Amino acid sequence: MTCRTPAVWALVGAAAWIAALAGCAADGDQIVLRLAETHPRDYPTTDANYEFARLVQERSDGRIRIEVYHSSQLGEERGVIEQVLFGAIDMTRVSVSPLASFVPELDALQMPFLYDGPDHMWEVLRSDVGREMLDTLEQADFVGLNYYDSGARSFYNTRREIRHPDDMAGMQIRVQESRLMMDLVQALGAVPTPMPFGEVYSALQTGVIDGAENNWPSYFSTSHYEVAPYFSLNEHSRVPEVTIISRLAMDRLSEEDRQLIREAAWDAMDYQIERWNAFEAEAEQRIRDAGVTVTEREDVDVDAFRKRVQPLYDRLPENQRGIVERIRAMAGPPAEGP
Ligand code: GTR
Repeated sequence: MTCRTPAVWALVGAAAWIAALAGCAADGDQIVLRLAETHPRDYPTTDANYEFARLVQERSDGRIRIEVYHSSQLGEERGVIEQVLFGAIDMTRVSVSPLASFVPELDALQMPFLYDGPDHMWEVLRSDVGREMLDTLEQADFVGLNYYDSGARSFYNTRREIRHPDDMAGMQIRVQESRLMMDLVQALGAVPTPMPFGEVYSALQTGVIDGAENNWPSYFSTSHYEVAPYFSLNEHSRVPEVTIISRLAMDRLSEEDRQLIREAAWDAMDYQIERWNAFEAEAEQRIRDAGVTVTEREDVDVDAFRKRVQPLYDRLPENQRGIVERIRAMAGPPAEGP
């Protein structure tokens, strides 16, 4: 929250308001912005949040401070997005999946089997398409600042190897709070169960769900591999991550400070990608060393997966279809995707 955030003071009460005013006066004109992160301190996106904060602090000569609250200290992803909407939290780093519930156009960035690989995805995110998609966030009173890498998501479960969609028929699979992810799991013949990230470990352990889907780093850092030791490299989607700031917080800043924040966030992307690549390799190694049953990419019938999810493309609204076509046009030959 900044030193001048009336909506927040209404929530936290008069005593906090008086204390905070005193703090503002003592800090001169210092601006403090709170950033929520679901991952733990040692995760690559958390590192990138701190790098973003460092750049902002350095470039504003200490006038703007971003406080990072990692490990879901401020709540689970969807709830945090709502709080950013109301200005109770200034910023967050989230996956596009839950954010698309607020801005449906974003689904175009997370369609299954959309990108050829990370290079294609990054070409898209850094292009006009990526910038335009950040701009769409303004419809929902968010300001999109940057993208981070989140690798490829694959299914994992407590029961058996998944080589073909039929292997997951009827399984209860946890998904993020996202319509598209629910439709994807349903199209594959399993039963989607939306659930906050922090509840997945115990749901796997107690058998409330049979599986979930994520990238190597999240599968590792949550220790889900301990309770769901079958990981299938089907790589159904690459879901970018985004840093958003509340429109309310942004409006309170000078144009110069807005620009400073936008540039620092964009500049933190390379750092995140580097940290991501290193951590992804380490997480994969640690998981393999732990004895998890990994179904290798060549043992997965990827075509069968692609065919099953084709209806998701067929029912895309016109505007999203246009974006998907632009994304596909940036893929190197031979074109992949359904
Ligand atoms: C992770 C992502 C988180 C969260 C999580 C989930 O890959 O970084 O922001 O969305 O997946 O599955 O809930």
